[in-house]
Amino acid sequence: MFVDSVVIMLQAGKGGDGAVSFLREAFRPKGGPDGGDGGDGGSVILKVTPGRNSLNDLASKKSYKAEPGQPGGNRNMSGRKGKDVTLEVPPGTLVYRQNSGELVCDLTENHATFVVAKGGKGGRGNSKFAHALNQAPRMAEKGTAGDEGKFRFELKLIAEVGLVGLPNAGKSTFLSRVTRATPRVASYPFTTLTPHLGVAQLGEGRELVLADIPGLIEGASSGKGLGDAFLRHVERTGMLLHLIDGAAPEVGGPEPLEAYRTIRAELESYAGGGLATKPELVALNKVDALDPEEAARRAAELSAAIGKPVYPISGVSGAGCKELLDLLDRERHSTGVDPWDVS
Ligand SMILES: Nc1nc2c(ncn2[C@@H]2O[C@H](COP(=O)(O)OP(=O)(O)OP(=O)(O)O)[C@@H](O)[C@H]2O)c(=O)[nH]1
Ligand SMILES: [Mg+2]
Repeated sequence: MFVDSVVIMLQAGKGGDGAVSFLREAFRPKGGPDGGDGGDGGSVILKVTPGRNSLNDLASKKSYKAEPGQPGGNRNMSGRKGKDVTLEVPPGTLVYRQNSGELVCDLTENHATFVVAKGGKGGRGNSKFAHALNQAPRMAEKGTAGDEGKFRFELKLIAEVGLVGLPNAGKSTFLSRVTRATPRVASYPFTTLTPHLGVAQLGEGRELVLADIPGLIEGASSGKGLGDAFLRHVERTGMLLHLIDGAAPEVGGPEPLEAYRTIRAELESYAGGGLATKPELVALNKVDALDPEEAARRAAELSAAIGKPVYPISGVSGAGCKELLDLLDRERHSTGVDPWDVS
């Protein structure tokens, strides 16, 4: 199970009440007020943790609760502050209030922390209320309630390049060829059921983050196959790498142009918007399975039909992969797209 959307109840701790107390000592029958302050309630804090790719851990519980603050004591003893609860979330997590739909935070920066439900304030004890006219106040403040409610967590993975293509196009094979990611590869459609991230090393410390998105089919935007819910993870990618199985016609699969158009139609009808206008590089994959002339002919034919360059590659032999990564890197710089900057 891959969880990228979940509603969770969060409850910060209530502040501890202030105390009403008077100093009582032998030989000092009329001591002053000495009620201490209540401790602040604990907060629910989110912490962005790199390496996490899903909300699975978070979704293992339906609610999280921080500790209340302890009440104040006598002798001006303050109550202990309630312990915070810290929840780790992946970069790319958005949090909304379930009732109002209000966006609470959009966490993109690694290691950032955010107080999503703030603990209540501790109340002041009666010693704080003493003044010239009332030296023995019998009142103290109550602690205030902590913030609480239902929050909807939504994950939109942050990758620079989103890999799109029909099932079996070779997206996972390509990802495992150019990164250290180890997605499952198999000859049946929908091998990949959840998005995967991989980081390609381009040399000189440069990196490119790629997301392998489960295969789309015609009608995905209306729920066919795995549907298009995973496309939300492409919303934030700077650009798309569209992989097309160049050898599919050999085994009764679609012609490259048909495959291309199917995916473009799904990108265009995706309700999240903006996918169809992202910069896109198109690669004709599996050219190792064709003779080189045929591969070149199919790439040229597709290129002429869609009016943009088509790069012949093979995720299995590695042909063209390095060059393609360099092109993606250059494209990233020319578009000035910085997926880490989502402002
Ligand atoms: N000959 C050849 N076969 C390939 C190449 N890339 C992938 N394949 C094969 O194509 C099949 C599908 O590959 P995957 O990488 O799982 O394809 P995918 O696009 O991730 O598929 P889904 O996850 O199902 O959407 C597997 O049998 C692969 O071995 C390639 O470059 N050349
Ligand atoms: Mg796959």
